[in-house]
Amino acid sequence: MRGCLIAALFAALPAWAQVNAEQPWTRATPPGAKVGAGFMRLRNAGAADRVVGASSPVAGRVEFHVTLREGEVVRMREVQSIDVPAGGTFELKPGGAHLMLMDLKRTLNKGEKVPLTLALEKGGELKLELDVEEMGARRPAHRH
Ligand SMILES: [Cu+2]
Repeated sequence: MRGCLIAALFAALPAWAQVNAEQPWTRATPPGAKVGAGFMRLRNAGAADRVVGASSPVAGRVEFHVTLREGEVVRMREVQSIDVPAGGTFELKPGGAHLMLMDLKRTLNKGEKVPLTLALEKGGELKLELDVEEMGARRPAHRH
């Protein structure tokens, strides 16, 4: 009976709950660091959506940044939203688009998990946890 009830609840989930974050991660920070970066692959099983906001208890605010290369110069620029195409993915990764954790309230330590909430234009809130990898990591650790 209980199983049936749970199945019914899942069946009633709105069709918009379609965007998921795969392998969300960030990097450990040195003491006193004020910024960190967040990465993940956003996968959208439904209609086109857009990430329009992000927040984390460890940061004063969270921005979306893209990386621009102008010759030898690499700079980051803030953007207001991130599009996640219908049935597609959008990758936040080192050297590319990323989340910027601004005004860090504390040190991020390797091995812990940092809560983060993404606000989707259509899909409501997506709550996730960033795995904290070692300082300078270029990719998330493999976990089996
Ligand atoms: Cu940045």
